Amino acid sequence: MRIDVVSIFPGFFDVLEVSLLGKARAAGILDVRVHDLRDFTTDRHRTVDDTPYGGGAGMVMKPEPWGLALDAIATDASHDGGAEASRSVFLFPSPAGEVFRQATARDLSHADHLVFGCGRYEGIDERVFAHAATLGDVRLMSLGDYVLNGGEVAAMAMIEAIGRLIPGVVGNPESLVEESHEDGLLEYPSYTKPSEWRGLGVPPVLLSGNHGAIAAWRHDQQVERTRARRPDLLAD
Ligand code: JFE
Repeated sequence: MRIDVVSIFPGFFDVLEVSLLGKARAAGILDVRVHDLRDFTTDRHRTVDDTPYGGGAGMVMKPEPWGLALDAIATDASHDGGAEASRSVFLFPSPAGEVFRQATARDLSHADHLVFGCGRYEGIDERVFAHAATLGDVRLMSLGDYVLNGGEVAAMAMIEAIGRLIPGVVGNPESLVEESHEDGLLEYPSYTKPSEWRGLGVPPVLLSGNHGAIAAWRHDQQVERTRARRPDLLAD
């Protein structure tokens, strides 16, 4: 998979080199390229923002640098390799987007080319999304109902959630299906040695060696935790 990121803070993504995804990058499974939006400006001051039409607080990201950046990235990626180029998927983190879920990550992990457009200030001129839609699929994505200062933290979270689903990125594929959200329930509690720590024990069933009883207890814990903490997940 190829992932391009456009941001006015490209250094923010340096941590991808040393994280879980670093190995996948080294193995050639994931090709992540980060671009500085200011490299696509044409004025002496490398301006990326301007005042909003209609008035209001704050600044809005100008469309021109975004247009040049997205054109260059879509064109460049379509000339990669020999195979038939699939449509790029443009992902714009936004508090006004659809909610990014595990199912979204699963869906996007099958794409050949993702482009993350990270806005700042009050967001990006709306026409940029219309232009991106002429180059590929466009999805505005929210991590949840809280406001961040820009798209970078959200893009990083999505890259990690998507990247770890690509075969070869996470060591044990079983650990991917067993965990939270793949079955619509929260995870069961985990324990390791010692069996007693600071006066706290481990649920005896986990020491019993009875694998049927352990599986039943874990499922019961999953349902009970989900009911207590995330009843919305049990609604359907
Ligand atoms: C940007 C900002 C005030 C946006 C109405 C670009 N889940 C999630 N929360 N916040 C974001 C995503 C996010 C994503 C991209 C962003 C926030 N901001 C800040 C401030 C109003 C805004 O939009 C700029």
